[in-house]
This record gives sequence, structure tokens and C-alpha cells, in this order.
Amino acid sequence: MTKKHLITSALPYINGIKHLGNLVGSMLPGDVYARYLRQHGEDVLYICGTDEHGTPAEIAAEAAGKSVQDYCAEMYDVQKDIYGRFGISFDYFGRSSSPSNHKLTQNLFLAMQENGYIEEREIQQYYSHADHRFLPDRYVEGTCPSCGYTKARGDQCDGCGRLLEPTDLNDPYSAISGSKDIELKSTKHIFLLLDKLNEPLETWVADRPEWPDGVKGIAKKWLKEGLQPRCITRDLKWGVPVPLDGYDEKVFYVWFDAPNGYISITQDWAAAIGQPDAWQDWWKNPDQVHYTQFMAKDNVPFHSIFWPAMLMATQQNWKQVDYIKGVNWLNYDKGKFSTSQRRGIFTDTALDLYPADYWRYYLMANCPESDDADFTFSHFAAIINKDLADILGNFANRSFSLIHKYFDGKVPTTLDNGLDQDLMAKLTHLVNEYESAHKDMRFRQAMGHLRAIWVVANEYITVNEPWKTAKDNLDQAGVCLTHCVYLLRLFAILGHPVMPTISQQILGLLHDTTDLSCTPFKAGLNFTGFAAGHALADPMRLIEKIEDTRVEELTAQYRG
Ligand code: B3M
Ligand code: ZN
Repeated sequence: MTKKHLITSALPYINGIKHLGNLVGSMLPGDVYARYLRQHGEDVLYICGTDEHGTPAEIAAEAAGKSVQDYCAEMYDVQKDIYGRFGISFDYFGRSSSPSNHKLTQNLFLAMQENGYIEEREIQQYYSHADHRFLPDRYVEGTCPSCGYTKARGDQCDGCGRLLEPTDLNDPYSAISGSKDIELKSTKHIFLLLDKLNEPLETWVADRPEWPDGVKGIAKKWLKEGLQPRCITRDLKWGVPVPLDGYDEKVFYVWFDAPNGYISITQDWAAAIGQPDAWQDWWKNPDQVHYTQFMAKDNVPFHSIFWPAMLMATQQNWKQVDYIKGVNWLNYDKGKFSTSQRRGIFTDTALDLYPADYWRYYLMANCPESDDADFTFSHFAAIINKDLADILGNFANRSFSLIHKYFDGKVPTTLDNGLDQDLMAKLTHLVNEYESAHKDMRFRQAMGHLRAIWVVANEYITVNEPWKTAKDNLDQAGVCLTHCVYLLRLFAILGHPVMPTISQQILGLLHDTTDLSCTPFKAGLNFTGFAAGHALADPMRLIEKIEDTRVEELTAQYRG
């Protein structure tokens, strides 16, 4: 029996509208993979949601002059709407602040405590006299002891990625007020005894055959250094309450509750479809499910070590991840995207500028899979103008215009003698390569194969010159143009995972009612075409080119 496919994308933080780097780093590849699997008849559940606790939410809510509850509710709706307009086909987009995640996180914690993986410790924590409060790790900044980055945070250094404790920082200061008038004071916190899980984790990581070397390398590096007990409570008000006496002023560390969101959002999905126990099919049935996670590379440690360790510590046989797709960074014009400096292209702006599918195709064709990628408007325009306008769009335009000119907008003939054998040989090879690349989540390569299929189609119409043969051999022109109708339908089927809207537009022009969401690639290859006389829609320009002047304007406008 084939396994069900559980897919999750790293939960985007609630604060601020996400930029293209966030999109291509987890949600877009997750969506492309989910669409591909569904199209090929697999049973898929694609889960994501907003990561709402922790200091980013509190800081952003304060800056917006709103309660953190109101801020999160508002930003949840904003982000959900944007991903919907990008065609991200989650089965459910939930919230880590939901009651289900509070309950689940507390129950998981109590199970870890029951099994001896929890310990209370008195620690030294920075107390800020200027801010009259203890400082959670992200509220402490300072100089990284490893790389000297001066704005390293108390939990992780953005300069070198090292995970830190606030006491590791040199020249620490309060990230709230900038005050250096901070001192270490004693306070009690709860620790997860990760050191007790080092050995079982080493065995588990070794038994992850599918993990890419890069992911395995990160996990093994952590395990080789030896996991240390990790503090899982924070002096914050907004978060999952700690179910222990004396912890009313503390909540769980955001990374202790966020990944549980994958499970609790599935519980919310089950409730929403009226089958409250359906979530168990995905999370309590480990042998029947294949679980793939998508995330940016800095989230790999938490997903390959921290959360698997938590689930192990509960001894409740939770489904653990089978494959982790960690994506590198998308940089903006050789620098970093910056939410605070509004540097770069953010998902709301992107949708105002161009159709979602332009971005979807561009980002997958340049997906930072093995290395960082760099976005510039000139590169974006070059790819859209060449791949989508000149190759795909031009082929569609020529085909439809010639069919309208010489065949009254109707399919010229049937292909009773079968499809051109040379064309089919090229297509079959490329479609197999394309399918294999999707299956292995090699997205850049997949887009290269898709583009090559469009090129084969253009070569076919160019070699057969129906605009010439129509003058003295209409039948010959008809056979060629009927092949073009066949090719356009194939493009729609192949394009669905990445460019669902353009693919549907092509079908609309063909007056074809095929359901692309469940028509596998090979079905497109075997199709021999419509009946002769099948009426097509009037030609429309599928892709609008991006002019050089517009590229210059946009480059200047979004320089940050
Ligand atoms: N919210 C994404 C980030 O680090 C983080 C992922 C949580 S997945 C459980 O930007
Ligand atoms: Zn560093």
C-alpha cells in the first residue's frame, strides 16, 4: 500500500509581511511538491501556519501599538490571504497560538517530565534595570564569541548561525532599550535534558537514509559536540503557559511550542473537516506516512535534532520526519532582504507588481537549493521575458493565431496516424526527466526540463512552418497545428505544480475541462488530441513582457 504524504513548511513568524526569500525558502517548494504528488494520485496533507509566540510577536505588536493578541489575529489574516493569492495550496493554514497547540504542548511537556527528561534549574539570567524585567534570550544582544558579529542575539548568531546562550555574548545589552545596565540575577527555569537523548538521536539520525548530506551533516555536527540541557521557559507573557506551580510569570520558549504546531494545526484541520480524530492517521501511524519538511537552512538544527528529541522524550510514538528539504538563502541584489528596512520584494508588493505565476516560475527556476541565489529585477525580467514570454507565450500565440487564420479557430484534424515520432521521442524523454526531478525535489532541474519541453515545441513549429505550408498544403499545416494543440495541453498538465494559473488559462483557451489537480504528467503524453472541429478560444497574450525602463524603475524603487 502506498504511503500517505505529510508535508509541512516551516511556520512563518507572525511579525511582518514575509519577503520572497521566506516564500522560496519553505512555502513555495512545499506547495510545488504537494501539487505534484496530488496530481499523481497521492494522498497528501499539506500543513502550515503562523508561528505566533516569542519575542518577535511581542516586539512587533508593541511597535504597532496593538495588543499582541490583536496584532497576531490581524497578521494571521494578512499572511493567509497573501499565500492564498500566491496559490499556496495548504490543506490547512493554522496558528501556533491556537488552543490546540497550548494543550498539545503542555501534554507533550508533561509526558517528557514523566519520563525524566525535565529538570528545574536555578540560572543566572540578565535582568535589565532600565526595562525592569528579566531579558529572554532574543532580548539580549551582543558580540558573538565565534565570529565577532556585534548584533548577535541571545539564541542564535545571524552572522555565523551558531546557537548561543545569552551568557555567551560579549558586551551584552538589552535589545529592548539598548541599555547596558543589565546584570545577571538568579531565576528558576525548566530545562529539557537533551544530553540524555544524544545517543538515541545518533541512532535515529543514522537511520535517516533519505536525508540529504547537508542536513545529516548539520545534525551530526550537533550530536558530535554533544547536546546540552536546553532552557525551554522564558520570562514572557505571550506564549504557552507552563503547567507547573510557580511558573505563572513564564511561558514555554517559542521553539518548544512552534514545531508542535505541525501536529496541532493538523488537529485543527481534522476538526474543520468534521473528522476530529483524522489527525491521528497522519501523526500516530508512522509506518503508513511519509513525512517531508521544507524550511530555510537555519531551521535545520531545530527540525533535525531539537524537535525529534522532544517527540522521542514523550515516548508516544509520534511520526518523525523522513525527509528534510533545507533551502539556502535568496539574497536581494547581493544583500540581505530586510523587513525593518523594507529592503527587497515582499510578498504583498510582488503580487501588486506581477502575476503570482511569474514569481512562482522565477523562484523555482532559481531556487537556492544547493547554494544561495541572488534576486535582481533585471534577472527576473530576463527570465520572464525569455522563458515565459518568448518561449512559452510565443508558441501559444503562434499556434492560436495560425489556427484562427487558417482553420477558423477550430482544431484542424485528428491525429489518426499518431503523433510525430521524433517529437514524441524527445517529449517522452524530457517528461520522464521532469517527473523524476519533481519526485526528488530537484526544483531548478525540473524547471530546466520544463523549459526544454517548451523549446522542443518551438523547434517543432519552426521546422514545420505551418504559416508557409498553409498556402499550398492545408492538410500538412493542419497536422502540424493539431500537434501544437496537443503540446499546449501537455504544457498545461506539466505546468500545474509551478504555474497553476497560467496552466489553467491555457486549458481555458483550449476549451478543455481537464482537472489539472489530478491529471498525471504521462496522461498528457498519451493524449492524442481533440476531435477535428473542436472550437478554441480567441487568442490572448498569456505573458506580458517586462520593459527595460520598468526594470530600472523597480530596481531604484526597492533598493532599500
Ligand atoms: N518561525 C521560521 C524562522 O525561523 C520559524 C520556523 C518555525 S517552524 C516550527 O524564520
Ligand atoms: Zn557568530
